[in-house]
Amino acid sequence: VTMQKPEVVFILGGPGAGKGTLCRYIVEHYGYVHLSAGDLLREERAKPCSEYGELIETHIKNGTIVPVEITCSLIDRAMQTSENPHHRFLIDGFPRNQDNLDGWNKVMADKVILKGVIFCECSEEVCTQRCLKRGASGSGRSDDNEQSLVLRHQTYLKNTLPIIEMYEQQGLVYKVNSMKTPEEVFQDVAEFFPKIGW
Ligand code: UP5
Ligand code: MG
Repeated sequence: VTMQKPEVVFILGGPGAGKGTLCRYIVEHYGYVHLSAGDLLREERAKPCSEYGELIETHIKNGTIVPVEITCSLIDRAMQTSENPHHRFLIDGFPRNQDNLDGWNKVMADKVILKGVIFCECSEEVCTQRCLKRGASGSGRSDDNEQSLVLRHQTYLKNTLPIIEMYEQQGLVYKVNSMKTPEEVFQDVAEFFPKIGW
């Protein structure tokens, strides 16, 4: 029996651009499963038995990027244990650098169909304010503070933007202005889905 390959859409954008929020809207309306790489890493970090807990926390606080072997295996496992293993996945916050991309291409790219990359465009100012507000209202995220946010944004500009640009050259990027309300952002993104598929 040949199983249809799962379809994947990457959701990228700066720290606090609204990737997770947008994904929740998409999941509400279309048959996608949302996998946040950051959430998977935070779950792994929280396991008392994880050998990577400390390493993950150091990277998250410093806004640097966890080695792809760890992140990719968490994504792979989440896809396989999903109730919808052959279906459609929004992979949020990955791939963030060349190491992520190389690791993905090596072990995952052939197992899925990459349908597109949704790019949430948002100024550093707005991104930072959103995360600080979230931190102040008790997110518990160790990276929702001014120091970490400067580093997160640096990493985004230096490492993640070039990955987005590479996908853009492949004609895979769907860009949305994520400085509008969440509803408006979703309405704009909904226009992409006839092309991306659902
Ligand atoms: N908000 C959202 N949309 C809004 C809107 N349209 N208008 C007004 N407010 C809006 O939103 C952030 C906040 O803004 C929320 O309070 C929300 O209500 C509000 P959210 O939807 O959470 O935005 P998102 O882009 O998902 O922000 P997040 O903080 O999750 O982005 P990051 O990319 O920084 O975080 P992530 O969890 O992906 O990664 C964290 C760290 O993990 C990384 O820095 C890195 O160290 C590590 N990591 C890896 O090493 N590898 C990976 O592959 C992934 C992560
Ligand atoms: Mg997020």
